[in-house]
Amino acid sequence: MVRKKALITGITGQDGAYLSKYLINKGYQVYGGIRRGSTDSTWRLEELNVLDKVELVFLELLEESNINHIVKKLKVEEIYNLAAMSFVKTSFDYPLYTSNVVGLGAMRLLEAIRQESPHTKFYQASSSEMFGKVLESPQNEKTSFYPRSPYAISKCFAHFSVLNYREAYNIHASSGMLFNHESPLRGLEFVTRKITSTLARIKNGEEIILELGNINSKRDWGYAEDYVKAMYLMLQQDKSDDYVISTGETHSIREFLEISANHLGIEINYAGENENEKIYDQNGKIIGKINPIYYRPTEVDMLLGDATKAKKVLKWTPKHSFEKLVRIMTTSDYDKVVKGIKLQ
Ligand code: NDP
Ligand code: GDR
Repeated sequence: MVRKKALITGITGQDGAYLSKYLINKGYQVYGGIRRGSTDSTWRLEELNVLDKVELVFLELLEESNINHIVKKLKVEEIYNLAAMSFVKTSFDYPLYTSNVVGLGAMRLLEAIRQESPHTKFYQASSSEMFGKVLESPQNEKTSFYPRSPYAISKCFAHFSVLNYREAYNIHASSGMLFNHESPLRGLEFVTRKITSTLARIKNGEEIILELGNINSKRDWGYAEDYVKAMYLMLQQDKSDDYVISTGETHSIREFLEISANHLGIEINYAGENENEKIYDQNGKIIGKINPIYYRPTEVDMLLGDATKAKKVLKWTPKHSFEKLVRIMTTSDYDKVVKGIKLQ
């Protein structure tokens, strides 16, 4: 039997690793777009034991000729565009760069497909950040966008590019409007992993302080491994479309922090408010504080997704509860710290 071929851009990221594993298990030949860098970025693929099962190709979303060449040469059945400068806070420091990678990068891929391989199906990693200062709750596919960062603006550009290439050129291009999804492979700078990795080190006796920004914002957090399945399902449909992928629950950063700490036997007590807030353990020892450097110029206060359409059409449902997600991430980091495994 001829194996289906898929190209994943951003294969070294959290979702790239889980999607690789998922597609390999489905029998795909997986090509992974990787950037030329000076440090090793393949640790997630190694951790999931798939590094030797994927074929890595150099792919840089800023380089049009490179993209055209790869799309033409591989002519894969499916392209999953997961590559992005994905850290919202940094997008305020690099607005033009972010727009170029996240916005124009998606269009470069769509143009390459249109010109070189029009039968290739395309998945775009759209984001709940597009809803931003939400105009209704919960958010579904019809909710209007109100982006609050250069990152979110760029994702809106990419999202509408997908829609336009679908309508103008009949390309099978779908957008997954994914709400936050986390895992033990999440980057250390994102708030969930920052909390679990720092608390694990504190529990293990390190004298460090967990510094956070706005702990009152709320997110609809799911588990990354559940979410990559939805990406695959979107490309198996006869018609391309847009789908919200979410759990339908929203929780604050405070809740995440408290559940993670409790799982490690640490009690969380607060003193002061907002910028003066300090976080103590049950012995009165300071273990955390609010540092305004982590505030964003414009914040997304609350996200809550309605994935009814995905449930109905894709038959997709999330499998992990919020509490389970927090426990999995906390346990993973604590185990690594105890065993002396480097957190990355
Ligand atoms: P990560 O930040 O973990 O991974 C991003 C990937 O993009 C990395 O492989 C990175 O490579 C690559 N990349 C960055 N810039 C470029 C570039 N210029 N050219 C080629 N590759 C590049 O993100 P996630 O796995 O968490 O997310 C996957 C996608 O889904 C992203 O597009 C993100 O914006 C989006 N998304 C994520 C959500 C989430 O909650 N995780 C929710 C909604 C959308 P390198 O290793 O070299 O840095
Ligand atoms: P987000 O994720 O911006 O939702 O984007 P992040 O984990 O960075 O922030 C979530 C919320 O936590 C607040 N926060 C902090 N955030 C970070 N990173 N560090 C802190 O110390 C901190 N303290 C409080 C933030 O202000 C925010 O409200 C993620 C990314 O994966 C995007 O690529 C993706 O599109 C969206 O999720 C959906």
